[in-house]
Amino acid sequence: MKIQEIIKNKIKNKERLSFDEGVKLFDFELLELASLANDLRLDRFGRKTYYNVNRHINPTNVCKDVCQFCAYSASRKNPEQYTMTHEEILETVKNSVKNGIKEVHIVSAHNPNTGLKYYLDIFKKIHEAYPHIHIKALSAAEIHFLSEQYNYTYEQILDTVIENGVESMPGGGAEIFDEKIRKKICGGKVSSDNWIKIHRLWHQRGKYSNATMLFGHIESRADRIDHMQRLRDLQDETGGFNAFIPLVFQTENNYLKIPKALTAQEALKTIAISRIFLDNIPNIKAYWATATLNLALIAQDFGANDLDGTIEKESIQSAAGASSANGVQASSFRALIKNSGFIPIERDSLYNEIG
Ligand code: V47
Repeated sequence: MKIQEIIKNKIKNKERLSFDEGVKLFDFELLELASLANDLRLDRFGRKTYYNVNRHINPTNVCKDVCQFCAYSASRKNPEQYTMTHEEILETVKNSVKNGIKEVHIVSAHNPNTGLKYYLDIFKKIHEAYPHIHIKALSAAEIHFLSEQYNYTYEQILDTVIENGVESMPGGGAEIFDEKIRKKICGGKVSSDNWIKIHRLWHQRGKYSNATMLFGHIESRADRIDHMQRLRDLQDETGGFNAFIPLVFQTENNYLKIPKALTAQEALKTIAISRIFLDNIPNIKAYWATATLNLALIAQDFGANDLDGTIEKESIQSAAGASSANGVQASSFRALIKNSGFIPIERDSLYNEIG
């Protein structure tokens, strides 16, 4: 039997694919991959597509690290430094609560000047003022930064952020786990092993997190599968990942100088492959801020069952060229999902269905 037939049969029988088989998936025809990924999606979710009503807040762009792909952090490409006061953050949350948000997603650059209390007090104040709002905050890269900067163990930082009201961990900072590529694109930040370790510790505390993968820069297809395999291994151990989020690299205003953005075809292939290869992570999120809304809607036919949320304001990807600065109205989100032939389901941050 031809290797593609063997792989196809394995997928249909829900058998786990090896690393080599994962890499071979990239040689499949796009629509064949779509159909295989879509069958898996239909099995689990039918035609439901999840979204949430959320607000992204990025309290500061001052960063001690220099990641080659980043257009958001100040002091290099972006000279406009800012650090929001707690009053400004609370005012933002207040306005968003009026708009019906259920979640705040708070991630920042690695600002060495604020002190740990600055971060902890943000969460505490939001939690006290709005106990019903789910706080998803601090990527593993930030946990690593805070631990090094203020000389605490990962465990101590994680325990104190939980005490201050953080409920789940966003998936940022994973980038690409392959150490050679990682050294080139973000040498100074959390290592791959430590990213995994922090999520393991978080899951061991009974908490959930997401996992991202930044792709479409200098990584190879095999690097993407390696990245997914490391996540799949941790998920076997802990079961703590809610969602996998492949982030399409945005090419503007950064040091990587990638001449051409990834093709839509390659982005869709990667999304479909993540649905197939990551047999133990339930939700595949087509994050519209990097995929574009149009491609995210199409990705629903390529295994994605979640489109993230309304966001309201987005600073990281839009700094690098994405058209996501202003978010989307919940009603438009629902209409777009419906008009593309799927059933919009609002979810909470832990993937319970709201309506
Ligand atoms: O880790 C930075 C990425 C991430 C660029 O957990 C870029 O629900 C594309 O993690 N092109 C932060 N991406 C965003 C993030 C996230 C987003 C949405 C939902 C969740 C979740 C998490 O942004 C970073 C980095 O990989 N990023 N620069 C760029 N030029």
